[in-house]
Amino acid sequence: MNVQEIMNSLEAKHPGEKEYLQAVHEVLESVKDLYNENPQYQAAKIIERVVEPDRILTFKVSWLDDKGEVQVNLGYRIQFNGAIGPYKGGLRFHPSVNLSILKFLGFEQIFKNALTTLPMGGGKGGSDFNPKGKSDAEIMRFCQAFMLELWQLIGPDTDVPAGDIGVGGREIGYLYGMYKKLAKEHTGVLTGKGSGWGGSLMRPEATGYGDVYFAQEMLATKGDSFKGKIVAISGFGNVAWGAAQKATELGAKVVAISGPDGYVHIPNGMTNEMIDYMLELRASNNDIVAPMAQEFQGVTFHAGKKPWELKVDIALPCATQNELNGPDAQKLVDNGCILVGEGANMPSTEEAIDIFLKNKILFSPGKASNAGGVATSGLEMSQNSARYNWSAEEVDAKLHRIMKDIHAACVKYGTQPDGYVNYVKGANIAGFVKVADAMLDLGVI
Ligand code: NDP
Ligand code: 2IT
Repeated sequence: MNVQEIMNSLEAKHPGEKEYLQAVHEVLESVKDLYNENPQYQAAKIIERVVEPDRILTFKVSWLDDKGEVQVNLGYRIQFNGAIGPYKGGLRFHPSVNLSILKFLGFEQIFKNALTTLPMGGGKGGSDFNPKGKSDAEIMRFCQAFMLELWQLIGPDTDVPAGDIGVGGREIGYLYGMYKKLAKEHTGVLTGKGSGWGGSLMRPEATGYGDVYFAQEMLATKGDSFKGKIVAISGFGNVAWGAAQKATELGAKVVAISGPDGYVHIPNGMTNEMIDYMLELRASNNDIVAPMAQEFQGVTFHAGKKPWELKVDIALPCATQNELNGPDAQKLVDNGCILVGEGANMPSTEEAIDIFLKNKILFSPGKASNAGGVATSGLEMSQNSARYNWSAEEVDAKLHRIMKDIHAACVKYGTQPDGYVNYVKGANIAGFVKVADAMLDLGVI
């Protein structure tokens, strides 16, 4: 394989899809040597097949707002690769959503899901709908209209959506309600459901907890732990709160969280009371962090700034793609940061990753360290199929085990001759080998 040639051909076919091309480029760079040493992969054209989605479904979503006005949004579902199991991946509702962003997320999801050790293929979907400022009734009508189109494309053994940015427990409820009415069945067609109607305990906190469990494993390779560490977290949503809670529980001091408006500095570390307040702010559909500074003494708000300018030991980017760039990375490294654990999908730019790897700090890519969310979705699917519920302790123990296994797979495939673990390479190769081998077994389909 010649990476440049493949990238040139993809750029010509999919001009301007920069996030998708960025995600593909990273994986190709990691797997090129392995690929070139395995003629069976080349003969089956695994790369040419894995970079294109199995199918992309787009649809129109028309709905009525509270004023009785007609609103029109775009809806998507990308069924990217189903070699190892049903398509699986979240739905994102955010005004920035476009094909490039959903294709990058769907592509990453293939390898992430393979890393979880569970049988799940990769998919992603969403809409350019903006939940901000919408009433509960508007959210419900939008979710119902979205599902009216989506329901025929999904199923518990074919394609199982879940949440992502802008889609949490409330949205999954409205989506599931409409699916159930149309399909006349009560199955595990969506994950992230409420625990009283088929959801798994621990799913809400799983991504953030998993991110911290993975970081714990990385620290352990250096004989280190979270105890006494200073941590900065970006984002203010599903992933960020779980990470803040678990890191605090393990003895770290979480000194920053952020929203699209800026970050808050919490010199004495986040408390449970602050986490509860952050969740309240989020629930009000008003996801700015500034009010934290008015509510709590000693907390300061830094408008338009990112938390990466702080002197911290550990950085956990948990907001969105490309939120941590080259200069941010350099600042973190210069300030002595020893670990960056991605909770979001592709939050670090290529330039930022190069800086982390060059300086040989502990760096985990999202497809490894945020896999705890989808892994727990997989556990929810198992519980739904078995018509059974595990306790929170049982789910947490399984999640912890999975994160340790993903870490071990990254170490296996990513350890360099000098002993440094390149987790980017490790995660990409481990995920790729599993999917590529399944594609070989299944023939040209
Ligand atoms: P949420 O919607 O709960 O939270 C995301 C938050 O980050 C929003 O408040 C958003 O605000 C904010 N945000 C967006 N851009 C920035 C920015 N530049 N700086 C700071 N904050 C920002 O989403 P999730 O927590 O679910 O998702 C966060 C990330 O984690 C995404 O990359 C997602 O793909 C990934 N992820 C999520 C999983 C899950 O289980 N939910 C699993 C694995 C990965 P606004 O809406 O105003 O832009
Ligand atoms: O990016 C992700 O892994 C998610 N948004 C979770 C997907 C899922 O199916 O739980």
